[in-house]
Amino acid sequence: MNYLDNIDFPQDLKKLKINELNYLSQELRDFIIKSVSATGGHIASNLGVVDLTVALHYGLNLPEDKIIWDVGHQSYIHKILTGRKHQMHTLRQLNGLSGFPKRAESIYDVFDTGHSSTSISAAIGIARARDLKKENYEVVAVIGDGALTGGMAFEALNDAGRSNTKLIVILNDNEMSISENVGGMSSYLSKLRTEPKYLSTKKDVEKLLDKLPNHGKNLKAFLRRAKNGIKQMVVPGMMFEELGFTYMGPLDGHNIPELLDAFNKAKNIKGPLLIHVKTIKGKGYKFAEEMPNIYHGVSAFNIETGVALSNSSVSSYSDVFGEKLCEIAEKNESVVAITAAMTDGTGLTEFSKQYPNRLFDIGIAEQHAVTMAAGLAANGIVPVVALYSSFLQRAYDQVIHDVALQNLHVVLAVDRAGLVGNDGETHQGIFDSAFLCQIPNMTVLAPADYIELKSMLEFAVNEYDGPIAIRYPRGNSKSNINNSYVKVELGNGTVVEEGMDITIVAHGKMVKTAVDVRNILKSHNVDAEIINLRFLKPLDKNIILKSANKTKKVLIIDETVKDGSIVLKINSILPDNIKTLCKTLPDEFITHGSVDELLKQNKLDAESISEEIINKFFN
Ligand SMILES: Cc1ncc(C[n+]2csc(CCOP(=O)(O)OP(=O)(O)O)c2C)c(N)n1
Repeated sequence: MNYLDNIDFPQDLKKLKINELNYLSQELRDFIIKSVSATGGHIASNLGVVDLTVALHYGLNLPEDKIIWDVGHQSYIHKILTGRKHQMHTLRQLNGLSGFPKRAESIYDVFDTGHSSTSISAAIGIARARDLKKENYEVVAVIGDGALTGGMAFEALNDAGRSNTKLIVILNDNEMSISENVGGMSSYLSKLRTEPKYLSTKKDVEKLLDKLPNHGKNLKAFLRRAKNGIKQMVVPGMMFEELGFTYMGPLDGHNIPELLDAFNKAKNIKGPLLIHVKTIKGKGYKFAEEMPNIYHGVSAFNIETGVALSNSSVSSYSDVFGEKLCEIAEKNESVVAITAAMTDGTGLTEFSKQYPNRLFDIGIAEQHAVTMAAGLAANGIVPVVALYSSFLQRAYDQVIHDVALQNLHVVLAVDRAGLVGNDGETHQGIFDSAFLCQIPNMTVLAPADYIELKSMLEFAVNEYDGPIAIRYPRGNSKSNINNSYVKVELGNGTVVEEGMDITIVAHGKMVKTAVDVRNILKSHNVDAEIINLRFLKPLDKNIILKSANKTKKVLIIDETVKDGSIVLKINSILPDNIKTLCKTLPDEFITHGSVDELLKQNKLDAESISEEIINKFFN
């Protein structure tokens, strides 16, 4: 029988018998593997929560009850069971379903996520609002053991634990972040995983002991006294209990009846409850189960072989960064690298092998990464902190307060700067240049190709002293641009191509777009000069002014929000007789889709830009 065919919403699911749910789970696994093999996405995390999600939708009462998915990359099954099964083929595609929960997409998505470790804060907020409004329903945060390494999760546990607010936190423990999970909390969870299942609560044990005549009372008193000793042996999850949570677990996250039993019990527990659930990341798809780190996030792939359909052997900016950092670290022993649970994604895998003692994977903790780097720099080490642009947003204050204010030599390697594509709004790297360029003492660079990335890294680590950021895009550089071999010098741009009719000012990946624009303009007999800024801060005003005074027309291309772009700065130095055209992204959040589609949609591709120039200046 095909169960999934008859299920669109949780009400349909509730018509099944408990012993039928396993069959549904199997169908969901097959569905997800097929669907993600075509769209790409977070396959391993979703396969790991199939049974948990089925149990949640069966045991709870959605949409009255609310589920907040931490990071939200594991919400595909939830989407399928809440009316979006037939749109799954559009997942992460332009105009299609988002790869993350979106309130705008469904009433079943109660909170937008994408960045890690926010779910418990959001859940306690939603639960407090429920109580203030005197409403009555369950609020559930589902958080992975990886996401639990983020500071916000601890802040929220600390607050929620003492709140007496009814709230369920489901800890989805698969012992993996993207790579193997790290840190003391992870070791603590590993110990808990081996404890016998603990479906009762501490209070139940105490009640039970009370029932034993006389010596039960004595034993209870003894247990109370031996708070950190024997009680820990009796009650697992003591750390959570001490924080104020009732702890339940560890449960088998693939045993649906066991989960349903726990959810049933949960309804009668007052105050905050943490249910610790053990799952297997990638469960049900051989490759994902064996290599959950590789199958955490994938592009479209062949189901039989597990191999990506696109050519993944082409090197990326992240790879080049990692290779060059290894080379630099060999000669300069003061250099260390820091990653926030993204060793593979930021290209640091080889570095971690060559210099295991000089690579710090500090968990999903960008704020800590930056301040820890400041500490290292204050004590004579040169830290290179590799973070994705959108995740660096987390550490804005740390960059200002701990790095820039003390003028410390910390190198920020800002990966995925600019549009990132299918992950969408939460992941686009379109704000970092805006906030970095406003910070005193901060120097900001953007390479136009791999050659520049390498020489900028060399410059930032070995020649510069102070806070410095290099921002580079997702993906690969298709070709080199002229003059990228010219030595990197503080605040100096380069002329990539000379021309007489118009000046194009760009930096980073957009220099290549400028070259494409120049080629198109050539066929209209327009001769463009291209300035590669290299430095977003300090800006090379001389090179811009010299060219602008010659051509009298300036086109500025910047793949970032307009308000935070270089446009305002450049406009402020240009004389009144110079005509300008500014091409940036709008001051909006940018949806998901391929990077090329998004550039086109926002008229930031070479064809659209050229058309606008011709219409505005040369018609
Ligand atoms: C602030 C932030 N930093 C980094 C990431 C990238 N990231 C996405 S998922 C993930 C690992 C999450 O691990 P876990 O919570 O255990 O979930 P799992 O995928 O193992 O189910 C990371 C590091 C992010 N989403 N947000």
